[in-house]
Amino acid sequence: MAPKHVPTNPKSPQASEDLRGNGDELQQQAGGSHPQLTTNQGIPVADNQNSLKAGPRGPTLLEDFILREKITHFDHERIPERIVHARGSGAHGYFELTHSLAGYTRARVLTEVGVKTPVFTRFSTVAGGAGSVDTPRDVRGFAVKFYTEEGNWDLVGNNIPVFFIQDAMKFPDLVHAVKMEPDRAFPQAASAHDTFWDFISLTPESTHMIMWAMSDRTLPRSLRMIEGFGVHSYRLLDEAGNSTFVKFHWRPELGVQSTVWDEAMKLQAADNDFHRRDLFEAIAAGDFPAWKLCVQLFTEEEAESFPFDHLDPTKIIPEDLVPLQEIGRMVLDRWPDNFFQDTEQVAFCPANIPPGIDFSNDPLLQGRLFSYLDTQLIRLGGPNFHQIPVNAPRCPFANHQRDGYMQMANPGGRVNYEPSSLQDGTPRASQRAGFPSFAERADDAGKGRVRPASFADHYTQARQFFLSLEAPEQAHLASALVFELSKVETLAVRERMVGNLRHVHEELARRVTDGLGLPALPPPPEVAVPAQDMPPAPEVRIIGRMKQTLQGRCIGILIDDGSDAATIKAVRKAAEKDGAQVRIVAPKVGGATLSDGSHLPADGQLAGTPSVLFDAVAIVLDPAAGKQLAKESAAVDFAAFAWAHLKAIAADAGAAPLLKAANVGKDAGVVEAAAVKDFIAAARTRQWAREPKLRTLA
Ligand code: HDE
Repeated sequence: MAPKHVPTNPKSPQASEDLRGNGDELQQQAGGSHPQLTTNQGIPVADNQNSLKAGPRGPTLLEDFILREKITHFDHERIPERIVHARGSGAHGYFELTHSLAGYTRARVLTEVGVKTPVFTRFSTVAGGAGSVDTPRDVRGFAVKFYTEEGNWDLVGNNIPVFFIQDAMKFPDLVHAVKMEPDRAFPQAASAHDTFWDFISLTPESTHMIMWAMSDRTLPRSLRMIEGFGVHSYRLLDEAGNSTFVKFHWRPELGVQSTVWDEAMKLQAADNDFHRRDLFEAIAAGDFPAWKLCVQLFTEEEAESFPFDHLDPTKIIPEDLVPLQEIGRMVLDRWPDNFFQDTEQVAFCPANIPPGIDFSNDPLLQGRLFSYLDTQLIRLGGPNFHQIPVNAPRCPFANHQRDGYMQMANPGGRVNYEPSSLQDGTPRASQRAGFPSFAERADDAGKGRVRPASFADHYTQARQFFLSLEAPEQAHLASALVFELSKVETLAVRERMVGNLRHVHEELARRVTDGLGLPALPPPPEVAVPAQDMPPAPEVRIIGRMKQTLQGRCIGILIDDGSDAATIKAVRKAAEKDGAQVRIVAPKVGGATLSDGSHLPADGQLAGTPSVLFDAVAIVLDPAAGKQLAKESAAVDFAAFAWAHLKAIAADAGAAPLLKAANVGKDAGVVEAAAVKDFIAAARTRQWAREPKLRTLA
């Protein structure tokens, strides 16, 4: 029963007057059944609107333990955000193995086909703070916690298969350089500034990663459409302790798709939470995102024959060298009940691996094995963060660790040490079941702060990446470099960076030089190992990898009073049949009265629902409304940006004045609204051929 409001002093003549603004009455009218509100000590609360005062207009009393508890808790509601990957969205789901790796590993999660292992997966941007936008140009984190029967396995990867640096020693420098500049505290969530490019231009090992970072990979359309990569080589160990190297890859079932840069920038204004909302809505609608888990397996001997060192995290293993094998499927089917509880408090750590998986000597991985546990100690406030439900293993776990901040476990008994003899049932290590490490021979070369000579080639794979892209992707990459370096105020940094690019490809360097308006190609620095030509690696492209359906995509239909009901119905039906969500946009959120007299409510008001939110748009208007909207800037932008972002546009005759006002041209992607089939076919892809007509690319 809802608590009844009890005024502090019901007899006071001012009391009833001072109760105005008390939400209790309104809440009671709102109805529903609700449990008793209590303090954290379980004391029932009588009034959650007014603090305890000495008289209706008097000072607040220190005695008000209810107010103090509420405010104190609120004051402590924020925990330190992650120093990197602060902005993220996560979901629960499961992983199901479809092909056993028995013979390579003893890890049951990779050998027991059909077993559903629960997972929690968190996607993130890297540079921005927790409150920053979802769509900056940035790498996306792709971290999966598998709650296996043999302990937690955290595969903490990114949506790009390589990294900026080769040694953990450089990570704080990289992150300091990309984050907001320390004196001015901007720019937020952006690499387009001096300190980042200063560092990068002096760090040639970052060149391959820079190719990926400046490509459309860092502008994902949806978190459901990104690939994931474990990046480092790991080892699989069989029962006898034999080792096979492995690289892990996630492949999205919806295909890989990105936005274009101008669209990504406008998305930052249209919806700060574009990716989070997309993931939330898809899961709520039962459209569960899914990925295939694939592996590349190779032996030590094979690794020795590669023309690069697989322990160097700036290198991919091209798929023509080691093909991908699909072994399982991850489905995300449950949004957390509470964002903070799971997504904020989840603590990933690459050192969490079950018996049968082991680390390689990749020096970046080796540093990560230390960093993640260390960061949780400050972020989550102590050594017991593994007891938070999202972090706790789902298999039994026991040891002699005790006490510490926020200890929640209640281990009984006298014995919290080993060896011991006083008590039965205390945990003991086991050679047979316990975690084995690969008995690798330690390098006998002696200690030293060294980089192996095999890590010295920084350009071959950067060139291979650039040359493997389709022409529009190459132009986007070159234009991204021009955009970013144009934001760099220090000329010497711009020039140094372009000098570096000459080692990737002269053509790329020339295009960036032109785009920046530099008088001449800057000189290339001396390098230890110049780029070699390699066969193209088609797997790095995005174009052509969109799925040939509208599954996972969203179509916006702009309507107004008098819009043709049959056309709207036909477009909606065809789009939904192809798997798309359909959203109605109208000048008023209440909707519009259609040609047949029916009323169609809108999902979004035009001013707040621009076309950047959709993969393709249909504009269905009565001629009078078409004329009127041609004078409405939000409507003009709706059509103009759909055109500029290479999207399919279906329009009827009434929409013609609007299309004209928006300078929408003619091409295969602009179709009659009645030609529903053509519209669906055009909506399945982007109109790449349109781009040179409307934008100067580098
Ligand atoms: Fe991380 N990284 N990282 N990282 N990383 C963190 O751990 C670090 C690296 C990645 O959704 C931090 O819990 C070092 C590569 C993801 O919660 C921190 C180095 C890759 C996430 C940390 C790297 C990643 C993190 C910050 C170089 C791809 C987000 C908060 C040696 C393979 C996980 C935290 C989540 C988070 C350290 C490099 C992926 C500080 C020292 C390479 C997806 O511990």
